[in-house]
Amino acid sequence: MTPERTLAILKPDCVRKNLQGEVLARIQRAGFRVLGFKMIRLSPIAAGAFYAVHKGKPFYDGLVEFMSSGPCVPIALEKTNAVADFRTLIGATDPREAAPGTIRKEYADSKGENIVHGSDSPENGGIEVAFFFAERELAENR
Ligand code: DAT
Ligand code: MG
Repeated sequence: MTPERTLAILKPDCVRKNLQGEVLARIQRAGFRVLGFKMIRLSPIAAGAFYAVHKGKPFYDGLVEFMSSGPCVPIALEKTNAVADFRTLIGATDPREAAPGTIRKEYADSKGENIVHGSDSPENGGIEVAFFFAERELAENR
């Protein structure tokens, strides 16, 4: 079976708290292979485009402001069942509802600032990896 791709983003709160290494180590220990990662700062326009599916929702403007508030670390990951397994690893959107031992439960302060993004379907995993990485930048192509 070909491994699936998912996109993680270590969000600006993760970078501000200096937790990039710690969170990435947990991701790697859980069996994900890192195909690519970089640190960038999203413009408000880019953050809005990435989260376009949420446009019009009450939290959208705050989400765009937060995601463009400082550098973040998009990470292209691969694993069998990557999308579902990654969402299990990070836990529910609201850290108060996240299962014990999950990354959001352990490190996140609020539903709005929840440390890490994970794709929500295999199709979006591919689309979101391509949002941040050219195919030639990914491990198997370099
Ligand atoms: P997830 O990141 O778990 O896939 P989502 O796609 O529903 O969650 O929302 C994207 C992000 O938007 C989420 O990580 C944090 C923010 N967000 C969602 N619902 C929110 C709410 N009710 N209040 C504040 N921020 C919210
Ligand atoms: Mg989502």
